[in-house]
Amino acid sequence: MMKRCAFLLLLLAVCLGSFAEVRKIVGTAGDKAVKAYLKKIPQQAEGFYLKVTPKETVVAGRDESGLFYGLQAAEDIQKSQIQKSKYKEVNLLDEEGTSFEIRDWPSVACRGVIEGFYGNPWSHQDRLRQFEFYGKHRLNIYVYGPKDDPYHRAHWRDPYPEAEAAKLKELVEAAHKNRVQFVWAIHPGGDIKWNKQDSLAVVNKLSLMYGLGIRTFAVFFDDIGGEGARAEKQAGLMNYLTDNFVSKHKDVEPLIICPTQYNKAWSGGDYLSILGTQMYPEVRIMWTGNSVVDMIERDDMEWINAQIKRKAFIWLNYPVNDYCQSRLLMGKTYGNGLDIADLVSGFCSNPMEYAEASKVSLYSIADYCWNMPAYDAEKSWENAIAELMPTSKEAFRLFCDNNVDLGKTAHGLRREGESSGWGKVPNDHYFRALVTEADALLADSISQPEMLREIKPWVETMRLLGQSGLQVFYMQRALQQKDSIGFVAHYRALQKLEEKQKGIVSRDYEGSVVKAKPVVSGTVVTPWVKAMTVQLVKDYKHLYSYGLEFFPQQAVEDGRYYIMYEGKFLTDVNASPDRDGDFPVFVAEADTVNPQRQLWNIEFVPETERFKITNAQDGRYINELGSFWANKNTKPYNAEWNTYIFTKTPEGYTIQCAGRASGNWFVEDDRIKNGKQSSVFKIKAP
Ligand code: LOG
Repeated sequence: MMKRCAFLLLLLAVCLGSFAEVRKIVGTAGDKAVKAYLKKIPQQAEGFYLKVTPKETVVAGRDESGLFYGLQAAEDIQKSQIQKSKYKEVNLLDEEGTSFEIRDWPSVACRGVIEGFYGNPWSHQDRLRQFEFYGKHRLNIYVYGPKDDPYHRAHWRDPYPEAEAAKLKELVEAAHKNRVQFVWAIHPGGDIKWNKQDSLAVVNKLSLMYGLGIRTFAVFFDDIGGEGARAEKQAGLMNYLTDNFVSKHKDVEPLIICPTQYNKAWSGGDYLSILGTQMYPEVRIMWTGNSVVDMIERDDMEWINAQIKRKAFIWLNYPVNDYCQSRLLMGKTYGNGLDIADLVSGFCSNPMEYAEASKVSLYSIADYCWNMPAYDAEKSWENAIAELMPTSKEAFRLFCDNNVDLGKTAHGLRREGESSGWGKVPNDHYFRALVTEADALLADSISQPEMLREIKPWVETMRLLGQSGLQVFYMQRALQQKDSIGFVAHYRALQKLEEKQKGIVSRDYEGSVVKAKPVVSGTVVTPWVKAMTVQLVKDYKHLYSYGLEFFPQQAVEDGRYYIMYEGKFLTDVNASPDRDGDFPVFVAEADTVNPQRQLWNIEFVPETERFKITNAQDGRYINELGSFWANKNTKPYNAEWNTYIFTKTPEGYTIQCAGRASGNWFVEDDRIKNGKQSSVFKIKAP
């Protein structure tokens, strides 16, 4: 049925073009022109009624925005771009489907984007392109708050220099033209003094911004501590600004605050209830969910709304990648409840500093916010890809599909389904596709210059990943065919590719706040290539001696060793796989009863390129504090924390914590401690 309707509408669109004399009736509720259709116009703000027959087209908006979206829908249909699922109600008026009505309105009143990330702020051109995109996709709010704009945060009291101010003015106009509300945010909490002078400093800055055409304002208190974080003072300032600034203008909207406790995990005490009770009820309060980076569900909304006595304004930290800069987040936007529309006062996505790349997710945010119950993450993602890269859709799809997960981060969010085609075709086919499609994308930089400019480092990385994968595949084959010369040749080709990869840096220009080293398929294909390389080299070394000089010397070859300090053996005295929190000690005697307790598996971990140390008797790993934390449930092994760098010195080895942990191993009271000084250990094979 759905399919048939879409077909009929398409047919109709073609017919429409040939009728030259179509009467056009256009207006907003209250206009005489559309009086006859008043009952049909949806009650909801921004809603519209559209009627198309061979003789006339009627577009009636509830308001200006409704009309804007209605006209756009009419235009879409004329271009035969109608997707029935885009509209809430489609009603066919005749059997042939040449006449129909559409009634449509948004699920969420305030829908949009918050430029609220750390890193390189979007450029002027980025933002202009964004606003056009928002207009087209019916997003209606943009909150300006890039952490690294000095006039937003570090120097919030200072006015923008003239040239910057002029650009902002232009942005505001472009936003309004696309029916996008431009919200400017100030971030004063880092050093604000709770006195009259600073209250006036905020009013003064907001007044200057008002002069640039801005009519909605936000005050951010996220990621601060100390004096600035006091709830009653923040509430007091918001009320002061409402009385002394907002109310002084007829055309300024109620304020928005991003609180210091902006997610459940970071909330406690009476902070939220103070905001809830002391701050004017019209002030909107932002909220990122149960944690900093989280998808939002109905129960979560009920909890926070009860605390703050109003509907929270969602600040969704997706697809922002400022905390996982090597990854682009181009996967499906899924996980938000489809039943929260009535519980939010707004829904904004915090995107990546890569404005164009962010559009894959923003497209879905727009779909989600407009028609929440009907949202389909998969379909929306496919449509986004088709629209954003019409000239190389397949290539872009493969690219997005290989840039999905963020890996382990402090925030814990993971995204499923990365490299969904991996394992479904022979590996070498997959690698070839990575190369071919990367080439296709790079060749398409003429028709899609902005997107390509942004994602190029990742596209090149995808190409190198494919090429590296192929070399690994050839190494595997050479080993099977007992071809040591071939093996070494492919290994050396692989090394060259690794060198090339090291040269790929995103945002590698002077003044760049964040330079990223791209990783593609960091959860699936890249780790496979790394682990396979290590394994193949290990296997090769067991069998052949040809070309060994080409393999990097590991500080310690994988194996079982004594770890000794001043003649004493590091010993797992309580050896027992389930024990928690005890620690190995250095003992003078060799253990002849249970020698395994003094033997340690030292093993290279490709993921971190450091070493993991586990006891040969019970398999427990040593953590960064020199203890065992074998409890698999509460403290599972984590390569980011629990792998070490061995450095060879003339006397032995030093062992360094790296990655998320830092410090060196040194011995005190026969225990391993972590600190600035380092001890020298002997690593001996039994
Ligand atoms: C910041 C935000 C940042 C995001 C992700 C909020 C309210 N504030 O942890 O600027 O982009 O997380 O790293 C934040 O989310 N702090």
